[in-house]
Amino acid sequence: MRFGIYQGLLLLFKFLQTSAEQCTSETFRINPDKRNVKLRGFTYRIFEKISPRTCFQKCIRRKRCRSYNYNRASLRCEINSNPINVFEGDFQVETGYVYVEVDHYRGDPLYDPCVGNQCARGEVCKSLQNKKFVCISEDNTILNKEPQNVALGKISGQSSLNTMYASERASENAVDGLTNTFSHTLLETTPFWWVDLGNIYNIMRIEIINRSIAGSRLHDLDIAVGPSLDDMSIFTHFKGPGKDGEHLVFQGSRYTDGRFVNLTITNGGEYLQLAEVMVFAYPIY
Ligand SMILES: *[C@@H]1O[C@H](CO)[C@@H](O)[C@H](O)[C@H]1NC(C)=O
Ligand SMILES: CC(=O)N[C@H]1CO[C@H](CO)[C@@H](O)[C@@H]1O
Repeated sequence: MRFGIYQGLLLLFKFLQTSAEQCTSETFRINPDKRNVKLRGFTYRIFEKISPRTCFQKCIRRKRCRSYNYNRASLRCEINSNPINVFEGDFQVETGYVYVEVDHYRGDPLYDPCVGNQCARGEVCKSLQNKKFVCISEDNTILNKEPQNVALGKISGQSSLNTMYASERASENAVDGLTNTFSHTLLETTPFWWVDLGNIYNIMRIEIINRSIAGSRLHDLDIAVGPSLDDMSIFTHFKGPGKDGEHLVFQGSRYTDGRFVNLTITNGGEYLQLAEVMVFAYPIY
């Protein structure tokens, strides 16, 4: 009996221990070093309308960057190239800003996407598959160029496929760059279509080109975006109905960090058919 209780407690302890470990290993949390101040005089680059996570990434991927100022209201990210020692007098009171030092996160795989990289000062580390990296000159990462369609040719899927037409109506037809091909599900209550962009991107807008026939089938559409399929949130909702061949443009209202895009008709039975889905985004480096 006593043995049983002991075993039970041990199991409970082990369970709590594993949940705590899982929790710490999966939570990406940055604690600001200072609040409502910004470091003055060392900012060498500014990024507008990006998320706190992206701002952190902008800094850690650059060896030159030691800290950043981030404004939670205006979503402005200022990355700093400061000496190791900064003084109280280097800070300026400015409500809404947080100041974060980044050096101590380097080398921790939870935070550092480029552990062990050999990039030089003046270069940005971009992580590839198989734990490989490339170092890109910072000059080639100027942000003001237009965001690119990063959905083109990426891996996609859909809730069902009308096998009568087989590959002719496959999910890939919505990311093949052609508007005369289309994806097409079966008649379902909540048909969905998704694409994996392969990396987390800073998504600026999503465009859909409707099929040229039966365009009104596009309605009550949830467009969800997220860094993983179990962490999705609504980017926008399209009530519809769409028109034949219509070109729909959905602008993000804030920043959106996303790798997966999932389109769901929430109010079927309906067919989900898409001539093309374009996701315009900036890479996060
Ligand atoms: C897309 O969203 C729908 C509705 O929330 C969900 O049922 C479906 O599993 C999602 N697709 C994927 C690939 O996660
Ligand atoms: C397949 C399809 O729907 N194609 C049309 C999509 O919309 C564009 C622009 O309206 C048309 O040019 C395509 O023919």
